[in-house]
Amino acid sequence: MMRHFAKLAASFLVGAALIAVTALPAVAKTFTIALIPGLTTDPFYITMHQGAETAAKALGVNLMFQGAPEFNSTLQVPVLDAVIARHPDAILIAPTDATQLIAPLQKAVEAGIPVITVDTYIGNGRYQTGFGNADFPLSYIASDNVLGGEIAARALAKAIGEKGKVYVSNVKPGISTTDQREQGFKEEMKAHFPNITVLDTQFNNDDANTAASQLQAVLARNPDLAGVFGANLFSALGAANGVKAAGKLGKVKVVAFDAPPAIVGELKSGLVTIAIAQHPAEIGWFGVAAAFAHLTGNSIPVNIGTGFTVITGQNVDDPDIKKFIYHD
Ligand code: T6T
Repeated sequence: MMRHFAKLAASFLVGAALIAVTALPAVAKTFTIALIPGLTTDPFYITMHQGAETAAKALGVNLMFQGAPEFNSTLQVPVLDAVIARHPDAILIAPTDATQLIAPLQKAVEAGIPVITVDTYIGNGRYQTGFGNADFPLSYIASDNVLGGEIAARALAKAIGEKGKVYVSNVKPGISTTDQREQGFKEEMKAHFPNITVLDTQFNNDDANTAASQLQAVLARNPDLAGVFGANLFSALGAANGVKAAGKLGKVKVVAFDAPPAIVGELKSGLVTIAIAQHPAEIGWFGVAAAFAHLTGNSIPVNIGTGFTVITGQNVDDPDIKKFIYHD
């Protein structure tokens, strides 16, 4: 009888232990996701990194942030190669050139690492199988940059009374985002503002000092210059500095793409008319979330569009607007 009881107790204990083991949560794999920005020191990508970090913490992901100090494909490719060598589970990247980054990113895919582009794209940016030689990224998470250019055109047209000379201060051809902003800006001007002349675009290679000297040179050739569209953060910052240095505050209107504190701080002074803030934190957050969803067996959208917030001297103190100012 005693022996029977001992046997029963033993089998109960084994059963309980089994239940305890099966009730333990499955040990999930910790995924490593790499984020490669256009460059590391730009408030746009710093803010994107913060959004990505927030999502990584929430999902238990290990985030690797590695980039070059300049927006330059020659510098970005070795960074990408080094990241591929470390074999993360997925790569999020803002490719610095729509063509130059295709082959280097193909190597990531060949190494079995899924790729998602954030902010900028490669190829034609349409990531659906059958759209061409650069349709392998799983998703593209970004602003609608053509629309952003159109918004800039309408704002600048309004600021200059729908007439006069303007130009685009831009980075360099081949970057999907800034190319599309210029395209949207020019198309909108052509379609709706016949009394505005768009002068030749000035390319500054993402250097604010170059953009500032170019503003002064364009002004010297066109003393009646009415406005400028800075198609990204450094273009806008440089153009605004050029206007200030030329003593043309309020006379030459500046519409800025991007919203770092240095630009937003000039909205009230009137040096900058509007700042079109992208939502880089959302781009980073959804980038990590999309990669995680894919890695855990879910399908993901081929495109996630994030919005804009148009910041002016009038709305800049509103907390719902203020939260979109970039961090530096
Ligand atoms: O405007 C952003 C980004 O969207 C673009 O692709 C490159 O320039 C920025 O990083 C601003 O400097």
